[in-house]
Amino acid sequence: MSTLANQIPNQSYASTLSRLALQIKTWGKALGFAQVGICDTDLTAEEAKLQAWLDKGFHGEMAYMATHGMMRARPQELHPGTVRVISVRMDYLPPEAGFATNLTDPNLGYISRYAGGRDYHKLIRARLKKLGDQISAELVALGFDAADFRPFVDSAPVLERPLAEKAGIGWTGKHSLILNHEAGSWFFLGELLINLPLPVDIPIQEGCNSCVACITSCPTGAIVEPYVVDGRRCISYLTIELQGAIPEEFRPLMGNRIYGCDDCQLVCPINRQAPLTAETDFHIRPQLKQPDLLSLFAWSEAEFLKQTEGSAIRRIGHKRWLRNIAVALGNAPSSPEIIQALSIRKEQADVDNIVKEHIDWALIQHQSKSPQLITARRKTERLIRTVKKGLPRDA
Ligand code: B12
Ligand code: SF4
Ligand code: SF4
Repeated sequence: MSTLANQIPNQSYASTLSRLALQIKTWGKALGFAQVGICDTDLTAEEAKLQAWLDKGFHGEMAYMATHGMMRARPQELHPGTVRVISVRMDYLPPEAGFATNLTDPNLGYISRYAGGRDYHKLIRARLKKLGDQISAELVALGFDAADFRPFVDSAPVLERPLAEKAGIGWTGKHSLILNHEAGSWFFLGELLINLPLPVDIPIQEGCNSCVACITSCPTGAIVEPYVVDGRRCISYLTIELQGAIPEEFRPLMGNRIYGCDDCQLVCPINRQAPLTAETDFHIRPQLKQPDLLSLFAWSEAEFLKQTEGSAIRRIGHKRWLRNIAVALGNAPSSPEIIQALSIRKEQADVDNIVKEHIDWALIQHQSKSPQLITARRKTERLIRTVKKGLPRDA
């Protein structure tokens, strides 16, 4: 047998690759990917932007972002032999998202809608592996060697967004996420690095025009310039990635967001027609749907692990969960129940010094609310009005 990758180009070789590229898109869709695109591995143009982002320290505590250096922009070094990247999109917007309902009531915890169901990492990686196996089986049936491929989703050291943009999945929005007119931005990305010189897709033109809604609506001013997010300011980072104490300046701005944040996507006009997910695995679990902060705060570690089994939320652990909820309880309207819950929790064995410090902060908020909270609440009210008007199905 011979490798298709090493064949001397001729017409039948080119048509085999073109046919294969079409088949890959059909197989990908059958596996649940809403879109499949193909690009080459050249991300040279991104290297300076990635370096500038790292130089400014925008990755904060996410050391893995710097550890891999420029390998993140060089898929061919990450998996030698790679000449193409098959980039896929999987939609996650769940039915009954209830965004406005959730943000309106400060006694409820807001969990980013990508995280209400099953952890996407394993699911997408397994489907990408199936796609790779299918490609290999076809090559073997045609008398060639199997393909050499490696699937990636999220955590791996590869620049997923620039690859998706090159593969025609969408354009880079000013919030730095990939979006397109048909899909909006509520989707995960994944990639298959592969050694086949498949024909590549054409990138689509940017469609943000003069809009800056995501920049002005971000609660913490994390979108520091169009297309650039200072990770350290993003609520997603503060609630999920940051291990230690949440800087005080951000706490009142977080409102009731206890795991991730969706605001920059909620105000985006391109999300008006966004499709709902076809995966029931991404539907919100009943215990995480419009959840009451006090109930979540009462979970013991064992209960937290049980309720978040198979979910991405589990990765942050019980202590960071309590830390985040303590902040949200500090931002909630004062009530004897909240003050009592905070005071009791502080004395329990499963809280460490960091959680205690956040509880103390929350208790102080119940003596006198910070003026920043009032401004932040006004901003959220504007957001709620935008959501009700722009996303009535999901409000
Ligand atoms: C680190 C990380 C984060 C960090 C930092 C975010 C950031 N913007 O970099 C934090 C924790 C804050 C985060 C938050 C979120 N994340 Co995140 N994150 C990642 C991760 C692991 C790496 C991103 C990265 O490399 N950042 C470094 C910067 C330098 O790269 P970049 O953002 O791609 O920036 C490029 C462009 O902005 C461009 N650029 C710079 N200037 C200019 C100018 C112009 C004109 C243009 C066109 C481009 C451009 O150059 C940069 C370098 O190529 C990726 C997965 C992956 N492996 O890629 C997921 C990923 C980007 N996250 C994702 C998601 C869903 C989120 C959240 C929505 C989750 C949530 N709801 O809480 C938020 C959104 C916040 C936001 N507005 O970005 C998805 C995005 C899917 C999509 N539709 O695009 C990804 C791809 C994960 C996945 N596999 O699906 N994330
Ligand atoms: S996810 Fe929230 S905090 Fe992060 S950039 Fe978007 S709006 Fe800002
Ligand atoms: S809110 Fe506006 S600027 Fe931001 S990504 Fe959407 S269209 Fe682009």
